[in-house]
Amino acid sequence: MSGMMNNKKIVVMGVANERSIAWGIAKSLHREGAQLIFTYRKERSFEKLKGLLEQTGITPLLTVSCDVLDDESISAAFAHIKEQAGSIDGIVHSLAFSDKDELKGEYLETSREGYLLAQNSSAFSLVAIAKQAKGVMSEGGSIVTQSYIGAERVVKNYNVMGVAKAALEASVRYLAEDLGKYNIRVNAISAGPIKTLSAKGVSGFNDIMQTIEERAPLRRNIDQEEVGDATLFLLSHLSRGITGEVLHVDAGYHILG
Ligand code: NDP
Ligand code: N5H
Repeated sequence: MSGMMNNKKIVVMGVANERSIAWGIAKSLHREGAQLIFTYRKERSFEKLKGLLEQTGITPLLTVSCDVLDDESISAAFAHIKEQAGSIDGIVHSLAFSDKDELKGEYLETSREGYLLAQNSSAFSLVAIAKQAKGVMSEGGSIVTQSYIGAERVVKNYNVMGVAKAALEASVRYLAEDLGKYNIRVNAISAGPIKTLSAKGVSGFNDIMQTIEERAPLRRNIDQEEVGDATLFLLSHLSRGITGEVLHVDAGYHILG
């Protein structure tokens, strides 16, 4: 099979189930011939991942557990990846976490604990992963993370996650500067709302999807496949001149005033 990701080894972090953005990305990468390494945190995610791989006939190079809140877990995961796969060409960081109670009401009410958990899981995790990338991307590479417009504007209920995504996007720029000299690029996708496990049960999600359908230039929502293909682009040779960028895959919603 020939594809634009032939002979490229990509680490995909953040598949929880078939709806995960990371799974959409994995499918795009597989289509183009990439060899995939998956990381997961919860056993439940691992079970789901194994089922998906079986269903789709994708044989991963490796599956490894990695909790991004734990430095030892991160270094063990990347040591294992280096040992088993040698050097890699890309990392997909598609994970975030906040306590549910922080995702409603006023941002003013954010607790210190809730703030630190969201930042730690959703923003610092990229910094920790990028540091590992330096040691395992010996021929250069590309790191892509997932953000949301709540980083740039006030979006009701997004609250502490909006501030964490602002830190994530700023980290993309600082990391792009630091890793550029090693030919490692760092970019983000800012995706429109997609019904995933994370989005489940958070208040206001359905209203936001409806607003996008009515107002976005394309008059519709986007899906995992569209984020998958845009992420594929940022991981591929086609985007070799792009780093430190936040690319909106949101049916054009971000251009509206
Ligand atoms: P999913 O619920 O499918 O994925 C979230 C993932 O985060 C899970 O795989 C979960 O793994 C992982 N995760 C959380 N905490 C940790 C941790 N400490 N260590 C390792 N993994 C962790 O949701 P999405 O696909 O929607 O989310 C992926 C990314 O996309 C997130 O960054 C999200 O903010 C972003 N995004 C989502 C949008 C949407 O509308 N869905 C819009 C814009 C951006 P586990 O369950 O195993 O802990
Ligand atoms: C404005 C909105 C809607 C309100 C805010 C939603 C924010 C969601 C992001 C975080 C990451 C969701 C989260 O941490 C949920 C957890 O508290 C509970 N869920 C879980 O633990 C599940 C089982 C696991 C798999 O989830 C995680 N994350 O590990 C934003 C929406 C319109 C868009 C959106 C949903 C953005 C986003 O960043 O995900």
